[in-house]
Amino acid sequence: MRLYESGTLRALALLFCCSAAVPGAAWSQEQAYYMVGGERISLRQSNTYRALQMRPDTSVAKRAEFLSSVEAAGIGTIETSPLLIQHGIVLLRIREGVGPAAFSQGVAALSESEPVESENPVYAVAGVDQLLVNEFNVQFASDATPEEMEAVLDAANAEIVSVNEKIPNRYVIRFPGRTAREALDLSNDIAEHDRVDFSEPNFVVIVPARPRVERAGAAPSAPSVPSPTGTPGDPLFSSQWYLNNTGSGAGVADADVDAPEAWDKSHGNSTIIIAIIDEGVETTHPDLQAKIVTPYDATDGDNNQEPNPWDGHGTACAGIAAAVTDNEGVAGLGWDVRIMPVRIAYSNFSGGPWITTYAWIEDGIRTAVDRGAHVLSNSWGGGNSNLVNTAIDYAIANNRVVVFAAGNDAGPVGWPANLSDTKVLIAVSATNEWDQFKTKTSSDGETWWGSNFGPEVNISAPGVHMYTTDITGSDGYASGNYFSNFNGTSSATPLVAGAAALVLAEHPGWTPTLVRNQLQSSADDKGASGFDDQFGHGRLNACKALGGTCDDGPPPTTCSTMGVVNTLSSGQALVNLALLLSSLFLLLLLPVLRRVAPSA
Ligand SMILES: [Ca+2]
Ligand SMILES: [Ca+2]
Ligand SMILES: [Ca+2]
Ligand SMILES: [Ca+2]
Repeated sequence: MRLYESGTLRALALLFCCSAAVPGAAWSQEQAYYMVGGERISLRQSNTYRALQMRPDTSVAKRAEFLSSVEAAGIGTIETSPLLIQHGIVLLRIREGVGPAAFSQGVAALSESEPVESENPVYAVAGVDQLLVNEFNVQFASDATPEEMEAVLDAANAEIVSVNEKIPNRYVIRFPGRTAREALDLSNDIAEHDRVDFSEPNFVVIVPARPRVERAGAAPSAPSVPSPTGTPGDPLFSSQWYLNNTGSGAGVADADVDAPEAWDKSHGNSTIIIAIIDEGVETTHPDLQAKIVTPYDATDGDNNQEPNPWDGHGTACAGIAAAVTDNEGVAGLGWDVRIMPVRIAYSNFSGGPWITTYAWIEDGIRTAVDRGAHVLSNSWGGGNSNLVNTAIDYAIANNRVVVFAAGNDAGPVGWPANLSDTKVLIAVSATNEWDQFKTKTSSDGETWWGSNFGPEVNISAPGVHMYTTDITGSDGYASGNYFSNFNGTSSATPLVAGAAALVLAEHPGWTPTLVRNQLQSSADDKGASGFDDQFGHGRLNACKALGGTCDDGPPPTTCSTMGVVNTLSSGQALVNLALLLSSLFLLLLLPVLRRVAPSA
């Protein structure tokens, strides 16, 4: 899966996508696949990664010596992760300037080294890379007996690595004496057994590194517009155009989710919890701390999910959904609702890829449900897995609202968001401050990404230039505690999650279907009349979702934002013009910053 923030290294992927399969692979050239649901997922060799399986008895010294020889070969960089070390895998990412054939030949030569047991396949699946190891997740039918399960495993000469303590009839198995590629065929045979729901490789999933869009230094000046009565006192609120767009900065007035009007109706309440299923949330952030409940780390099974210093994505998502409101910093749409941070992945260095597993993600989703999260906010996607699909089913069956980012490829809606046609989840596309669908040429100037679109989009929401929380101090995206420029369907998703939480606070018994219907039917129709593939049922309107009166016009006793714009003095108009010009300058500058930003 990928973080749906500001696009991915798609260009890099495309660079290599047209090369044919290269010689030197140690495994069968027969088309590899695995089954997800009833669908055969074809496995095509990755052009970016190769993996070498070390012999289990390799000494530390021998391993170090081998790694030196890999470095010396100069064909690829070694990816690091405790997960890879645990599997005894040396993972190589192709070095810039090395051709696919040279890469394959170089790896083949290295695989002849004494400490190497085999070369393991790495496959490209729907935008991510999946490394095959000799481990498989087998789910037997709920009514399968121990004898039946044992018979299936014995017939395949499979051995049990671990028994899942939370999920009945679920095992991790391996096939002793087999290469990973041979084991895949055996797993596929097991998958066809009528007592088996699925047998899926325990892939190590490599999520492309995502570009960072850093805007260092001071935040842009907040427009000097008085807040309407009832709006929060957070000093950065006036820069959160997505909550209340006055039109005095970039964009147009009311291209927003009508947050102040929603808050006139409800702040939500602290019994409602949004799980941020991501790379961890900084729980000590002053604008999040009071909101945090029962953090969980699915990457190691404990409750310490604090993000790595460079992993700012989860903290940014959390602030949009439900930052502490009416205090410092930014406001969160879910004013009084709480946040459950759930870490499902992390990168091992700044700008590095996520190296994770579907089993971790499954555990993260299920644990969020078991710990009582009402809304699950998922700003990632890519790949395909029974484990994740069944975890989503589990969440929905337990009446949880599941929100997924559509993706940032300016293409079809990615998995799992694209399951919204068969599962009651909410797939979210992105808009900008002009209420345009986010494309590479929309007025926001972020030319390097466009929102995904298609019939699976349920709703759209703002997803550019999102002011939100950042890991404190120099860590995270920005030098301070806030980030002015978070983006992607990643950022639109927690906004929808925040609105869903407000709806649930008003209607505690509502099913995911009712919540989704309410968000859809109350959205502001944009683009082509009625449902369309870009905006879905429309752009989120949190006020209308609560059944509020959502008139941006001036309340009787105060100046509304519109009112102020309409009664500007010439001096104010000049100030606003200057702000507008500075905003335009920043917009023009951003793509340049993006291009020079380190991408790996
Ligand atoms: Ca508005
Ligand atoms: Ca705040
Ligand atoms: Ca920071
Ligand atoms: Ca429409």
